[in-house]
Amino acid sequence: MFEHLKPQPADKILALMQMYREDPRDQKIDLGVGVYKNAEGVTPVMRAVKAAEKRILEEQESKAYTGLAGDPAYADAMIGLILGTSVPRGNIAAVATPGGTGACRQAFEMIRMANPSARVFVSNPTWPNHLSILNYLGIEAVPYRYFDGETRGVDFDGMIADLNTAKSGDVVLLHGCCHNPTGANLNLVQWQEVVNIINELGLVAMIDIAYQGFGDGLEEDAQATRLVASSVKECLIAASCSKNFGVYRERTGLLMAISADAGQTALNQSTLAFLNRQNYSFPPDHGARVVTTILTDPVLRADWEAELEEIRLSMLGLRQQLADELQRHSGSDRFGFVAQHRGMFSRLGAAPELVEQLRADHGIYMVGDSRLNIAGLNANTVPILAKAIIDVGV
Ligand code: PLP
Ligand code: TYF
Repeated sequence: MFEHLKPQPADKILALMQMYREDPRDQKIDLGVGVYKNAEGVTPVMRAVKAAEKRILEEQESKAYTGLAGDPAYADAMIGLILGTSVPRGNIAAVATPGGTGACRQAFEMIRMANPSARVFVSNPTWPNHLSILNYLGIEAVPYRYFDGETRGVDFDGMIADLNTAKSGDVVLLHGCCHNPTGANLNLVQWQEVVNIINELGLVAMIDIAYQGFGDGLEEDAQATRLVASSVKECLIAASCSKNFGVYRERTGLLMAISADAGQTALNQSTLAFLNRQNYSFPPDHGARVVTTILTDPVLRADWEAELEEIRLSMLGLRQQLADELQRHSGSDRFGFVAQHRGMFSRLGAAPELVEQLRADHGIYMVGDSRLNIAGLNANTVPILAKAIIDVGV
C-alpha cells in the first residue's frame, strides 16, 4: 500500500526554519517563521501562562475527558475576548480546536458540509495553509486582489472588484487583523464596505484572527471582527491563541459559527461537535485551560495584557527603527510602509532573487515572497538588515 504514496509539497515556511537551523554562520538572522522572539532571540513563556500552569498543576484533580466542544468556560472566555458584547451569546456556537489551524480546518469542513458548491474567496496572498487545506478538501479557492505591489498597502479597488464577482453562498475569508503575510490591513470604513458587499451578494463571512493584540491593541484589533460578526447573517470565526498567549505548541484555538437566527445555533453547535468527534474526538485541553484561567482571573489577566502590550510596542518600535534606517540608507521615503504595516509581518515586495541573495550573502532568512518577521529583529540587527536590503538593491 505505502508504495502508492506520492511525495507531498513541503511547507515553505517550515522548510526555511530547518534551513536556518542548519546554517553554520554566526551572523545569521531568522526572519522566517511567525514566532515572537524577544531582543535575546528567545520565545518566552508568558508570565501569566507560567502562573496559570502552576495553579493548574496544584489544583487540577482530574484529567478525565472534557466534552466534544471542549470546556464551555473556555469558549465563553474567548468569545468575550474576541467579540465582547457585539453578538448575543445565544447566536454563537463554538468549539475548542487544536490551534487556529484546527479551527480553519473545521470551518472549511463545515462549509463543505453545508454547501458543497461554495467557493472560498481568499486574499492574494494569504497564509499558505488556507490554500493547502482548501485544496486538500477539494474546495475551490478563488483569489481576490489584496496587496498593492507599488504602495505595499491594500489594493482596495481591486479587492472590491473581485469580491463583486462572488455568488450567493460563496465564502469570503478575511484576516481579522495583522494580515499574514503582508502586514497591510483595511481601515474600518473599508471593512464596512466589505460588509455591505457580503450582505448585498448573500455571501458568508469567515474571519481568521490569529494576532489579536499584536497590531493596535487587544480591543482595536477585534473591532473589524466585531463589526462583521454583528452585521452579517452568517459568519465563521477561526481564532488562535498561539501568538497572543505564546502557547504555540499547546495547540489552542476556537471556532465560532454565528447566525443572526438564534434558532440555528443549536444545529450549528451540534455540527461543530460532530466535526470534532470525526477528526479527533476531544480537543486539546491544557492550553485552553491556561487561557481560561488567565482570562477569568483579574490579576493574571492584567499581567497578561501588560506583557502582550510590551510585546506589541516592542514590535512597533522595531518597525519604526527599520523604517528610519531604510530612509537613511535609501535617502527616500519608499520604505515608509514598514512603519504603517501591523502585526508580526511585513511584505517588502522584493523579487525572489533578492530574497535569495539576502540569505546566501547576508545570512538573512525571510520567506521567499519577501515576508519578514519583525519580531526576529532587535535593535542591533535592524541596521544590519537595512543596509543589506539596500545593498542587494531592493
Ligand atoms: N491563521 C493565520 C493567518 C496564521 O498566521 C496562523 C499561524 O500561526 C494560524 C492561523 C494558526 O496558528 P496555530 O494553528 O498555530 O494556532
Ligand atoms: O505564517 C507563519 O509563519 C505562522 C506559523 O504550516 C506557521 O503562521 C507557519 C506554517 C505552518 C504553520 C504555522
